[in-house]
Amino acid sequence: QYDPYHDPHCGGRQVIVHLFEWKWSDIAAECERYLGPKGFCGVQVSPPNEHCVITQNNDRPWWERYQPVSYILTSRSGDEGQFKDMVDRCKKVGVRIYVDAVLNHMAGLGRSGTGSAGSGFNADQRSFPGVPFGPNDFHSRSDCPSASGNVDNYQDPKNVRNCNLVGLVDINGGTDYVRGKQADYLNHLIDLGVAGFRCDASKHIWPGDMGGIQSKVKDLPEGGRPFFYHEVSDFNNEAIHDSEYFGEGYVTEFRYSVKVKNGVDNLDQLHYVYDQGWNMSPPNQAFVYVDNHDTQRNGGVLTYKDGARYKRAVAFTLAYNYGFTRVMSSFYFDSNDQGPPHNGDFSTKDVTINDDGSCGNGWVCEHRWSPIGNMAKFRNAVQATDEVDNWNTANGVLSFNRGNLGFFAMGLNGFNERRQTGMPAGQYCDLISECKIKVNVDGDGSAQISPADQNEPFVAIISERGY
Ligand code: QV4
Ligand code: CA
Repeated sequence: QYDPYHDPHCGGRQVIVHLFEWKWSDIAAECERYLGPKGFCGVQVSPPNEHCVITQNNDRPWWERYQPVSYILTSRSGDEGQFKDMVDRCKKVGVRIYVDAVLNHMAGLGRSGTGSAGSGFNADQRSFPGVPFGPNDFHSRSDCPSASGNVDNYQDPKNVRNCNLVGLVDINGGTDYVRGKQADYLNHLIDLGVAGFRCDASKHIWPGDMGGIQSKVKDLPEGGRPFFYHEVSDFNNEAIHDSEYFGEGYVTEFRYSVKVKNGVDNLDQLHYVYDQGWNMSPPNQAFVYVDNHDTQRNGGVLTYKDGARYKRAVAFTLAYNYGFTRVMSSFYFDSNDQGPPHNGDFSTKDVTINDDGSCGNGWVCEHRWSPIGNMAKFRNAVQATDEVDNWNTANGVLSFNRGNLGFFAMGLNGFNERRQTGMPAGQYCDLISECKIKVNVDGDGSAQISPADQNEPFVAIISERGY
């Protein structure tokens, strides 16, 4: 049934890419030259609002953008004009923008001065004139039950939601004034053409407050509710459950990243990545990804640093039938705090494109790796079916078909196998190699499957209807 909070408004496309720390001008260009043609639904962008400017170790850490100063749209990625230009140019090629909305808190204790848009602020005094927010707009010391004033007990919802997350001064979302200011921010973004929001740290916001904000957020100009997905980690060991947010939209499924990691070397396990025994969210609530900008730093998941295993995890995620999918696109980093590639004045470096289609200037661009970027079309093509048939992992090669809409195969190594595809007889383009090879499906639905490049051991085909 139609669920108003679950439509990403991208014409039926299915894959969002997080272009972490990219400038608006680079995202606009990427929509036109790559994401639109490749069938991506949209881009999750870094927080566009005014943030703290934090200099440490001769760097500007990426996480300064999770310390809001106001909702003015001038950030390290660009200004409002550049933001608007990005939204428009992406939309023209069928790609929507999803904003990372940081609503739980403002800057960290001890921070004061001038934000990225020039607004003054003082976190200790709870003074943010650029909004404006003052002391009454934050949780008071007595609202928070912890001794330190920080979130330090995940067994107590009041502690998690009324205390300061790592010292970030905690907004009280219970008042009409605060909800109004935050809804104004989101409504302004909707006026500019965005299609939805990744809600940061939703676990730390009372579901009723989140709902209160969302109810003040307008429909999109073309009709329908904006697409909301909430960042809530739930490993079944805390007081707060992700299901508390199901009424507000999709919810990030952190358990998926662990499941898929376990499966990339034990292909049969991949059939069980949606583990109800782990209380994982149902497919129509789960927002899934192999890694995100936090987990790629905290360990425990696969990242670009894992090479072939990472490609298997992401390609499989896009081929399988679980959840709404997001692909991570990173910059290379050696230490966790390291900011994006930058020039001497700390301005973010352009994303350059090499002749072979890879990125330069320190940008990884996982989304352009062929078994990742080319799988967006696959997921778009198979969305109409939940079916996963003819699961086969013989000889270290996983293959399955999605009803008669698509067939996918990936190997631990190169391969040349006869497999049942579920597809009508005919000749199909291999998506992974951008049609360098064709797959011939016989009358019995079987086909000889061999990747175009044995070092990139993936094959994917879709029915004409989808291609
Ligand atoms: C430090 C001390 C605190 C002290 C404080 C005093 O650690 O003990 O109280 O100073 O001022 C940065 C620093 C952190 C510092 C803090 C405040 O790393 O050491 O506290 O700033 O100045 C990102 C980073 C954080 C960063 C934060 C703000 O990950 O390290 O903190 O931005 O700049 C849980 C949550 C989940 C959260 C996840 C990381 O449930 O919601 O942890 N994920 C989201 C984002 C994440 C972001 C935030 C939430 C906060 O995905 O990127 O944190 O917006 O699972
Ligand atoms: Ca809170």
